[in-house]
This record gives sequence, structure tokens and C-alpha cells, in this order.
Amino acid sequence: MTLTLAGTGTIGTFTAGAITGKWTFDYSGTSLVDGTYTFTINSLDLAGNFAATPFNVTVDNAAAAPVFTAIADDTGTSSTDRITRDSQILLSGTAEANSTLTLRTGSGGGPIIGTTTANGSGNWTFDYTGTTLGDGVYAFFASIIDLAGNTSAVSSPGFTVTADRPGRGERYFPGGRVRIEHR
Ligand SMILES: [Ca+2]
Ligand SMILES: [Ca+2]
Repeated sequence: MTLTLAGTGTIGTFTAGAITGKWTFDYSGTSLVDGTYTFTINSLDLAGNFAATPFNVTVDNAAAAPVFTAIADDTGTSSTDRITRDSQILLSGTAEANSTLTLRTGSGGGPIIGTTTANGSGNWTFDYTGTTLGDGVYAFFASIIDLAGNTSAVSSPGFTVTADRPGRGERYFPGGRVRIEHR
């Protein structure tokens, strides 16, 4: 049998165990940079049948910090300023595909508020609606663990959200907040 690596060529020639049919090939002397590699085992059995069986190996030693892109609902005149009267929000963003995110608030080392998973396209949403935000400015941070087990740094700077709910004597109208004077 021969073992080939796409782009490299034949990397080994050997014979499978006569009884077990098993084989092992030690390729640990070669360091593979990050990427996807296609190995193909080419075998010729005793009856003269040829078979080529490919399999892919992905080497991944990197994990980038995830990115926050938006909150929902982002109320008011701007839907992108992260100033909202919605006190129960969804956070969303992008990260390495299929990675698992850990979200924190307060600071990069602040308390964990939960986890979520990026989909195959690298998009993620975190449902924070179980927590009601009082008026104030909140900073959110996240890190990932990817499918290969790499841990990223914590995102920085913090993704800030300003929660500003109607106070007493105030009412919201489309486009802004109006203070209702009581006489
Ligand atoms: Ca990775
Ligand atoms: Ca807004």
C-alpha cells in the first residue's frame, strides 16, 4: 500500500498486517501548519483490486477572539448605537464557525453570564433576556473554544450597551424620549 498526501506525494509505503489487516503510519516527524490535509491510502489486494481511500485531517492551532456586532432590540433614533430602552436584550456577533463562546460582563475577567455556540457560518446569538438590566452602561466580553480545543483571548475592548428605561414622568415616542411635566 502507499499513503499519499495531496500536494506532497507519496509519504509512505508499507504492508497491512496479514491477519488483522491493520496498519499504522507514523507521520509525527512532520509538523503540519494549520490547514486541511487530504491523505489517501492506495491499496492493491491479493486479487489485484486497487482502491484509493481518501480522508481529511484538519490542523488548527489558532482561535481568534469573537466579535460583537449588535443587540436586539436597539430602540430609539439609532438602531446601532446600543442605547436602548429594552432592558432584556439579545447579543449577537461573529466567531470561528462552530466554536463555543463564554460571555462575561463587567470586565474581561468579570463574571460569566452564559455560553452560546456559533453556527457553521460563524454567527452567534446570546439570549440575555433572563436578566433585566437596570439603567446604566454595561460592558460585555467573550472568548471562544474552537472545535480543535484552542482557547481564544477575551474580546477587547468591552462591547458597551446603555440601558435607559422610561423614568417617572417620562414617556417614549418614536424618535426619542419626552419628559411629561406634571403641574
Ligand atoms: Ca481554530
Ligand atoms: Ca438605539
